[in-house]
Amino acid sequence: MNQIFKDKQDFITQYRAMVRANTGKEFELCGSHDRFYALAELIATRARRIASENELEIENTGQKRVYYFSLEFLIGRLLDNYLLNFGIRDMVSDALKEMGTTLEELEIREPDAALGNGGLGRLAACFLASAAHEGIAFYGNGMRYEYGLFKQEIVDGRQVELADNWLKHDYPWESRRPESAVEVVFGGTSVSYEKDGRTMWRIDGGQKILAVPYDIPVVAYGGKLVNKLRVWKAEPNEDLFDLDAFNRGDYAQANAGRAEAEAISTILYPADAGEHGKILRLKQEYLFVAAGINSILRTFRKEHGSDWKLLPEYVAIHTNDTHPAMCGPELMRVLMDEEGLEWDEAWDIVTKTVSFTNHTVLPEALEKWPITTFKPLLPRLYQIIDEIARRFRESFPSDNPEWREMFQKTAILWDGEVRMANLSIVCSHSVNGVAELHTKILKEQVFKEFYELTPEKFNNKTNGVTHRRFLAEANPSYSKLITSKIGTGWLDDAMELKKLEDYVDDEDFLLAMAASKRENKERLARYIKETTGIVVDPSSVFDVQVKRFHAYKRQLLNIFKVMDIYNRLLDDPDFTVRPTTFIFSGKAAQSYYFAKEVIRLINSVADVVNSDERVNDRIKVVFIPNFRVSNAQLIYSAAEISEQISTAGQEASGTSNMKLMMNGAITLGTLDGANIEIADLAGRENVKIFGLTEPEVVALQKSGHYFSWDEYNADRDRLGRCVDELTDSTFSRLSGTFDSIRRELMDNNDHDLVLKDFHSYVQAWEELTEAYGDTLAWNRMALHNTANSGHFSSDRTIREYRDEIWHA
Ligand code: F58
Repeated sequence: MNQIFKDKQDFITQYRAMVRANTGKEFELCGSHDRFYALAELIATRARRIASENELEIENTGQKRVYYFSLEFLIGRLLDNYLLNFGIRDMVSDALKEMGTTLEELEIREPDAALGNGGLGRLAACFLASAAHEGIAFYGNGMRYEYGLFKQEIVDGRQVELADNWLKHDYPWESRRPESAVEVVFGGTSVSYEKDGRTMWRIDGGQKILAVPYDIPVVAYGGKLVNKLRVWKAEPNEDLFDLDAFNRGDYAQANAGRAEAEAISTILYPADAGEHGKILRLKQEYLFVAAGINSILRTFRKEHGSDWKLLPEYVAIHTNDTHPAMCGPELMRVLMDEEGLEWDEAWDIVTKTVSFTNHTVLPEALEKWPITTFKPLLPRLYQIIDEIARRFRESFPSDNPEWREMFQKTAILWDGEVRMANLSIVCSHSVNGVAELHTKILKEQVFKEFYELTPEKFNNKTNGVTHRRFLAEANPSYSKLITSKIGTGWLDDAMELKKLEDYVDDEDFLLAMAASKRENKERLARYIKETTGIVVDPSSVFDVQVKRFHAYKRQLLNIFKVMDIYNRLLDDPDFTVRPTTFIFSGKAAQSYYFAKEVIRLINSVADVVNSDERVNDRIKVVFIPNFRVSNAQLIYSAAEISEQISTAGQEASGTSNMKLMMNGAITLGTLDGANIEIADLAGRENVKIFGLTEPEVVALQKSGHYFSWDEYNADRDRLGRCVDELTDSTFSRLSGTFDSIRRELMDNNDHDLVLKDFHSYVQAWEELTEAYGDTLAWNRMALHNTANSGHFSSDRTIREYRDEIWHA
């Protein structure tokens, strides 16, 4: 451990001094807001100092640097994490109590930085933590959005989006680095000129934007290493300010240029409907790529000079999904246009440096840009992409009998569009999926043609999550129990959790697990009461589905199960269920109507069920608003059933499945994404699997023989009734009926096979909750899950990236 304070007294003295310096007041006279900022400042100063020591060391040892380009880093709150990693959490918590406050009181003052949508953004944040732990010189490169992901409120059951003004007060962990700002050019004209007998290119004119970096320290567990997340803010160059207009009193006009520049980093993922939103997103993508590449090369030049051939030896650039796909072309541009390299030399360097992760098989999520948008905005980059595409076509094996098909599928420019996934693959030496099944689908379906051409590029890196945040921090009581048996080694090496297998027959331990879960459920019940007003019973089963709302994730299937149980409880006197609280949480994209209707349905069912005294002692339904990293930690630790019910083949990996497994929740899931690996590791007897498998889904859809009306007609009493209840008055009280959901199921033939999997799902749920009756057996299952979850630590994932992709 890196002791950043001598002892508690030393901490208190320094903390008091910081409060005084920051506010001019004594600690006792400050509110929790000031107290939080001073505490954060104190910790951040230490972190920055260690970071600069690390920098020197990396420079001196010539360690390879890994740059992780991601438009999203869903980091959440950092204070607790820093304290844990510096090994001072308990000490600080004690000290604060002595000083008359609590850590919890201060922690909630920290903005929950939501610079990401969901799994992809959170994965990037987990990688920051794990790379630091593994001693990798790892730098996140992203965007500093002024507004993070919207705040979700529920009004009459509907999702309402509010701006997330997370920077309203200062952000204590960041430091602005104006001296490292980079000028980025949009538009203009690409013009050629002759230099030393060679044709060179430059951009004339265009809009010049300043990208200003902010650095956020990333502290490794143990506190010895501190890496950096660098996020970019777009700012105007002075010349965008129109002094004449200002003097005329036309302030809007005076600031128009400024506003246009700043818009680039104003908001995470602006809705991409309409040309306006599109251009902004593309500008974000280019800005953080161009600024990031520039700052990488600056550091390289300082340390190694201009021998660019050495770049792949000292630098790895990883692109998180296709959003940073311009890394390859931009690196080509700089190496050729600014450093004077020839195409072949530059291309060799680029393809040895850049690697790429895909996170989705959904065709609509594979980014494409109309050339008519792309080319005027980035004329020189477009030229380079055009040349990459041309050379790639030329290299095509035209003796291949299926070359036409291949040609079309692998084209970078096609049908008036730039295909970012294909561009990413061609520019990278490694392409990976995020779970075994997902990688298999990439190889055999989504990128089949690329796989045939370059099989050596493709590999799998099953996702992971940081167990220090999602188990140690999120679940203090369970962590304490674990540590009491196997020591603290598991914090460093999650595989040590395996030692818990020794306790599967230890009744005292199993009962202590149950008690810890109960404590967490009570904590969550209090939070639910505070945020929704709903009172839930902590002795009921906590059945949890928390994730983004999407049709393929099938929250609809889950709520159909609840509707069915409700109907049967009312109608069938012999039907009983184990008392259960069904907990949902998650956001739907602002423009995703279907997903938002499913949220409304869940809230409408909750409204009816929770106020129906006939069933109240057995089932309750809760939708927790505004799912984010901070409340996720409360939810995971209290969960007993982990709902992972996507249509097989659709969820690339999933990561809440891993977080829930660590916390001892039992997976109720399809054989999809990482669920398969979870089932293999925990043991089939310690999870509950149902539904069609991926090959069955593919076969069924290919056959053309799936008809949702057949499912409806085969079970009018239960399934058909649920469908009908979408459009009758059963759940319409809150805000009307659900015609569009019914249309999706019946007129559009139920694309996600909700009706098809319904019976096997409900049956699996009934069997699983039946098993809950045996406390010892249930907790034994839970223990097998925690004990085998070490594989899903992102420490393991990051080591695989390091050894097999980055060679760092
Ligand atoms: C998720 N993708 C996958 N995308 O859905 C999930 O299976 C996987 O576990 C996770 O990545 C990490 O690999 C995801 O979160 C997004 O959030 C997109 C970001 C860009 C806008 C559209 C959503």
